[in-house]
Formats: sequence, C-alpha cells, structure tokens
Amino acid sequence: MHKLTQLIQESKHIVLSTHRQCDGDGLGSQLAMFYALKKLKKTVHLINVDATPKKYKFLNPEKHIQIFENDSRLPAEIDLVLIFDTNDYRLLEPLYQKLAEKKPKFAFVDHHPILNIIPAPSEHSWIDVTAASTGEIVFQLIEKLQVPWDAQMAKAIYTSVVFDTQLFRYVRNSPNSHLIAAQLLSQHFDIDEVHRYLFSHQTPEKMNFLAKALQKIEYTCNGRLGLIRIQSKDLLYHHLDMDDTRDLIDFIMNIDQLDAAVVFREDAPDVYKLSLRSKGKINVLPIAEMVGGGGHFSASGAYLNGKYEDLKLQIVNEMTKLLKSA
Ligand SMILES: [Mn+2]
Repeated sequence: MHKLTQLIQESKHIVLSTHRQCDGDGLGSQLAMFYALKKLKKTVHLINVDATPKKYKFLNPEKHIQIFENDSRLPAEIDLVLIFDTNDYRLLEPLYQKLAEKKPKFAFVDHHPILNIIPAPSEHSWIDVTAASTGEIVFQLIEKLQVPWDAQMAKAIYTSVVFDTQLFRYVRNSPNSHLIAAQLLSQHFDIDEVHRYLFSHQTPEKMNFLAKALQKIEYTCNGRLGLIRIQSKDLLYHHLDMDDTRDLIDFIMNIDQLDAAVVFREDAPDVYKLSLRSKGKINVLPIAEMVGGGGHFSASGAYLNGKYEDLKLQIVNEMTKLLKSA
C-alpha cells in the first residue's frame, strides 16, 4: 500500500480503467479515484473498453469516461495506469496492449484471487482478496493519500460497496463494509438514489424476461444445481441488453435448495458468457479458470466458444463432480 501511494504521488499523468462489461464496483472505484486525483492536481484520463450500462447513469459516467476503440488516440503522456476490480489484463484488451506500448507503470487495485494461467500482476499492484469490494481498497488508498472526502467521492465508493456486497449480504465475515459505509454517509449524498438505481431499476420488459427465464430453470444433481440458458433472441425480444441479465443468477441463488447455479448467456453465435455461483464452502473458481475465465471463490465466470450442448455437458459434468465432493 505504501509503495502504491508513493507511486501515485510521483506520477503526473494517470489513466484509470476497469474490466470490460464494467459493474458498480469497478466504476465506483474508478470514479472515486478520478475525483481524488483531480484534487491532487493530476492529469487523469478514464478509459474503458466498452460503454457503461445505463443503470449507472446516476454517476454521470459519460461526463468523464472515454470509450476505447481500436483507432482511438491515447493521451500523449502516461506515467501510471491504475486498473480496478480485476487483475486480469485480458479483460481490458485491446486497450491494455495499446497502453503497454507507451511503457507506463501498471498497478492493479483489486480483490480477486490471482489466476495461475496469466502472468502475475505488476509489483505495484494492491490485491486484497479479503476485501468484499474493490471500493473498500480504494477507500483506504484515498485515506492514505490524505485527500479530503466530498459527497461525489463518497457516493462513488458507497456504490462500489453496496453493489459488490449486494446491500451488505456478502460482507466476507468482516465489519469493514459497514464501517466504511458509515464513514462515507457523513458526506450526505442521496443513498436512496444509489439503492434505487442499483437494485430497483427494473422495467416491465425486464420482469417479463425474468418470468420466462425463471420458468426454464433446469434442475440437476438432485435439485442442487440450477441452470439457465439465455439466448440472444430472448434479449432482442424484450429489448434488453447484456447488463440486464447480470442479476438473474443472483436471483436464482435465492432458491433455498440450490447449492450452485450456472447461467449461459449467448453473446454471439457459438459465443457464451458463462456465470457460476455457489454457496458455503463450494469453490467454483477452479472451474472458471479451467475454461479460461476467473473471478471469486463463489462467483466466477468465463467467455466460451463452442456449441451450446457441448459446453453445457462439460460445465454440468464439472459442477456435478464438485457438488458430489463437497
Ligand atoms: Mn468487485
């Protein structure tokens, strides 16, 4: 932590980014750090690899974040790149390679376990797998940098915390999420607005989609494993985008009898986003990693290429082995 704060203090031109298909944690971390670094008079660029989902509109991301395309011009000078909520550079391609050509220092600020299949993150990185959100690490970083808090910084970190803990349901057996949230609340921002946008921003179309999807859960492994397939045409039909499907898997994990769940979302013909969830001591990260993905102990995922029936067979087999051994 000391090394990283020193590096930030020494750097003048800083780029902040997060993983593709960004979420509330990565985005909140990125924006809070943006406001903090501005106060330290740094030149700061927010560059992401894809558009911010519309439910984060309350944070005004379009005001600050530039979307990187293959022909995009990068800032002329870059001393340091801070990447939030992942330590997997593959989730920032093709931006990562383009940034690397400019030879800046890279640091990942993250709470995901380090994967074996990619090179270890740079020495400046700060990775704490005990943190329930990346926002909690950024909170400490801002404290270390001694930047005074304001309402927009607090709101951004609060967004990170409540998004990743799902309103304090997944706090990893630590009081930190609550303690940090309590400190942030002294900045008087609209917390109801944050909760509403993150968790209640549903539409009739989304509810119709959910109703249909929930009817199609396949139960296997004596009812312990639930599986859903989302096809592109389902999203088109209901006028939804990919981010609208994100909470489906967490929703089905509320089914008491389930120990684990699998969602396959079709992103293109024969291209699937796989999501895995588990409860208790069941670790789904190795399965995601085996097929080229990553994530957390009980929430992981991967991007897969292949025929649905083949992919399903492979993943259900692995999940069945895992559940039987647990
Ligand atoms: Mn996170």
